[in-house]
Amino acid sequence: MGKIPVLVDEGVVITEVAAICAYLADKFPEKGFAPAVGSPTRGKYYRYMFVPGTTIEPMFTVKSMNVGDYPAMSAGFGDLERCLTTIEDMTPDTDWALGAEFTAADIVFGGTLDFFIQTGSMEEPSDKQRAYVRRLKDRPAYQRTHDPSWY
Ligand SMILES: N[C@@H](CCC(=O)N[C@@H](CS)C(=O)NCC(=O)O)C(=O)O
Repeated sequence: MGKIPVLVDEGVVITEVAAICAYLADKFPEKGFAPAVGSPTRGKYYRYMFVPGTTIEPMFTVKSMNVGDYPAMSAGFGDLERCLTTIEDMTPDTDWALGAEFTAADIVFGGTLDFFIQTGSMEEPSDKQRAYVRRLKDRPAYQRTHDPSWY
């Protein structure tokens, strides 16, 4: 598709942000970026890993194209209002998506919020969303990997 990011590891090509992050989190478990396989928290983690690519990105893509009315049942995200409500509900009040520990869920979900707020697609982020993204931007790892204009 000519898209980035792409990771090639030991000859295996991995595309999709969430797939790359999930793969790396599992490959380096000592970093603590993913909860234990089979734990209930793992289910929550998967939700945060999958919602951005399957639901949030398509919603903002459709929104940016001004397609007008469409049947909400035909779109995986339903309608804009319901999708924005879901994003708000999933945004943590404090700390990180899964609690006190920062995980790959924050890289994928939080990174998606950051992108759509920064690029103006998310026109009216809530105070909670702004504060969560602020916590992400304050991390030294974020600042090592982003242009200074982003933080
Ligand atoms: N489904 C892909 C989407 C990747 C994507 O949208 N990449 C954009 C940059 S954020 C890109 O490569 N744009 C360059 C282009 O289309 O020419 C994923 O989740 O990683």
